[in-house]
Amino acid sequence: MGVLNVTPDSFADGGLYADPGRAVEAGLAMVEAGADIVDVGGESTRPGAGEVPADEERRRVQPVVERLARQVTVPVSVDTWKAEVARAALDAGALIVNDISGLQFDPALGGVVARSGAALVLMHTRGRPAVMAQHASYADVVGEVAAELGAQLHVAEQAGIPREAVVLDPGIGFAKTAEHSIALLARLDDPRLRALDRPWLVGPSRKSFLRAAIGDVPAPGRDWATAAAVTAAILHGAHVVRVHRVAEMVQVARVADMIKAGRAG
Ligand code: PMM
Repeated sequence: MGVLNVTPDSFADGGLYADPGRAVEAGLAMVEAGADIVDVGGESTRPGAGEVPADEERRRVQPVVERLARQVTVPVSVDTWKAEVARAALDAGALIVNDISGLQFDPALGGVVARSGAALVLMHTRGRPAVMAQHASYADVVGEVAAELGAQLHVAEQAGIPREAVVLDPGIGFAKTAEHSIALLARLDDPRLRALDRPWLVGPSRKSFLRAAIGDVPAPGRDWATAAAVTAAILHGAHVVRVHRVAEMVQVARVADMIKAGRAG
C-alpha cells in the first residue's frame, strides 16, 4: 500500500503532493513501481495534529481519488475517519476505507462503508491524534490491542460490514510509545491477534519509533530503517504494508515473502 498524502503537513512527506495533478502523477508512479493499493489521505494524523474540516478534506482527496481510480487497475483507498469524506471518495471510485479510528470517531462511518460494499481497514488507536500520546499506557499491549480491535470488529459487523471485508491494523505509533510499537511488530503472530482471524496491515514507514534504534534521523532519512521493520512485519505475518517508498519496499516485501515461504519466486 503506497501512501499518498495530499496534505500540507504530514510528518513524513508533508506538502509534496498538495497539488492534485502532482498527487495523481505520484499515485500512478506508485502503481508503476508495484503498489497493490494506493492510499489517499487528506488529513495529517501525526501525534498532536489538529483536525481538518470535512469539506476541506473532501476538497483535497476527492479529485485525486477520482482521477486515480479511473487510471489504475489496483484499488484506491481513502485514509479518513469521516463519513462525509469516505462517502465522497467512494462515490469517486475508492474501494477501501482506511480508518485510523477503527470506527471510533464518526458513528456514521460504519453505515457508509456497509452500504457501499467497500473494504475497511480497522486500525487500533485510543483518543484523537491531538491527545493520543496521553493514552499510551498498557499493562499488556498485545492483549489489550487484540481485545480492543475485537470489540471494534464487532462494531463493524453490527453496522453491516461483513467480517470478510475487514483488515486489521495494530496502529503503529498511534497511542503507542516506541516500546509498544516494537512489541506489536515483534508479536504480530501472537495467538490473541491471530484469533481475530483477519488479515493484518501494518504502517511502520518512517515512524518515530525507529529512532529508538537509529537516533534522531529526520523522517525522509528513515527508509532503510523502514525496510527492516517491513521485513520483520512480513516475517511475523503482516499481509499488507503501508509505505512511502514503494519501489524499494516492493523489493523488500518480495524478498521477505520469498524467505518466509522458504522457496524461490
Ligand atoms: N499511519 C498513518 C496514517 N494512516 N493508516 C493505517 N491503516 N495504518 C497506519 O499505520 C497509518 C495510517 C500516519 O502516517 P503518515 O502520516 O505517513 O501517513
